[in-house]
Amino acid sequence: MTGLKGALIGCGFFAINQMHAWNDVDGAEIVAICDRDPERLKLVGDQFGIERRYSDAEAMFADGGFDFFDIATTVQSHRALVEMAARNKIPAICQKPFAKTLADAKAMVEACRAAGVALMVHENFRWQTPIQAVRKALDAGAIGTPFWGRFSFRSGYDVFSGQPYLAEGERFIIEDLGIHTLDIARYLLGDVSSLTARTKRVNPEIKGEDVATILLDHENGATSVVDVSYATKLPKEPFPETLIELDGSEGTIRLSQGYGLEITNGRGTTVMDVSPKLLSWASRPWHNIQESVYAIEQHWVDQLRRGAEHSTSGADNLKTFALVEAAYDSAARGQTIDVRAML
Ligand code: NAD
Ligand code: 89Y
Repeated sequence: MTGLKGALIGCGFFAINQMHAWNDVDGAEIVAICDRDPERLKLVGDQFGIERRYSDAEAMFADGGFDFFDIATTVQSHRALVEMAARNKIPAICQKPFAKTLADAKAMVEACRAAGVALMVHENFRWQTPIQAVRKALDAGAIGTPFWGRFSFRSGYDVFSGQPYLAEGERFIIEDLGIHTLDIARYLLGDVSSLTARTKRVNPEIKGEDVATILLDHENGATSVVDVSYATKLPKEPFPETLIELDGSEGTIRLSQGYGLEITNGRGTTVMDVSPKLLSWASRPWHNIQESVYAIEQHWVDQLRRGAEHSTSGADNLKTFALVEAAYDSAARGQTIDVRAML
């Protein structure tokens, strides 16, 4: 079977990872790129040898010649671009955060459903090697039925130099990073029925919240805490590791800093190194995220070819995105939010 041809829009900071990963993916290649900033267009086009370059997405669709659309722009343009893909009957991948509001996200899912095209959100953290290892242990029944969890991302890493827009929005850590942590909580402990959140801004140089603590009631009765911070200065910087604690009826799982996975149950304790691979184009400490970009892109191609649903389809991501909106709502009102009522 010949490979799928893709068109990527948004040649910014993170698209470099996406372009490198597309080079490694089996069964797909990027044949056209688009950015309204001519400098970014030239930089990415030259680095990856892409000749078809556009400053306008409509013009790229008018020329056609691609089988999928990879949206790597920031959130403001996501709805218009996903709807453009749907109008043109082209399957689309959309970066997180999926949309500005849950209402927009629902409209985007409906547009692709009505057009009969696949839609996947680039929610890559669940594809990280250590997260997959935890999921595998749970699926194997290593700790019985989990009843409690903690999903923690606490860092003092300077994300603002690479992504200056993160300092400027009214919303920061939940929308940008906590969205991944909430998705991991759903991926490992199941969907959420209600949520309570508290937020704080510690760094005076930014506009949004940089600390959030979120209590989740999962539909299966488990309880978990998602705690995220970009205001936490530690002796050894953990960025971008998600640390996990899970307690189950038959044992415990601990994913600790340095990618150590410890599983304790009736058979004793096993300790494993679940470090991500350092891909040829990757660099520490980002290699964990970079490897997951490759994994999600390969998943996109494999499922598209099979005609099967993607792990982080638009429909699946509505349930993660609802947690983001619920967290802001809960923090603003000081109340527990019924998540099921939002969907
Ligand atoms: P960026 O600002 O560096 O790049 C975005 C690019 O898109 C810019 O070059 C801009 O000119 C271009 N652009 C925006 N709107 C456009 C439009 N309508 N038409 C053409 N070009 C347009 O942003 P970034 O840091 O690369 O982030 C992009 C997205 O990736 C964000 O949504 C961010 O949250 C996400 N991101 C995801 C991860 C992850 O692990 N999944 C990590 C970092 C960033
Ligand atoms: O934008 C964020 C993301 O998705 O992963 C890490 C990040 O780059 C900074 O928080």
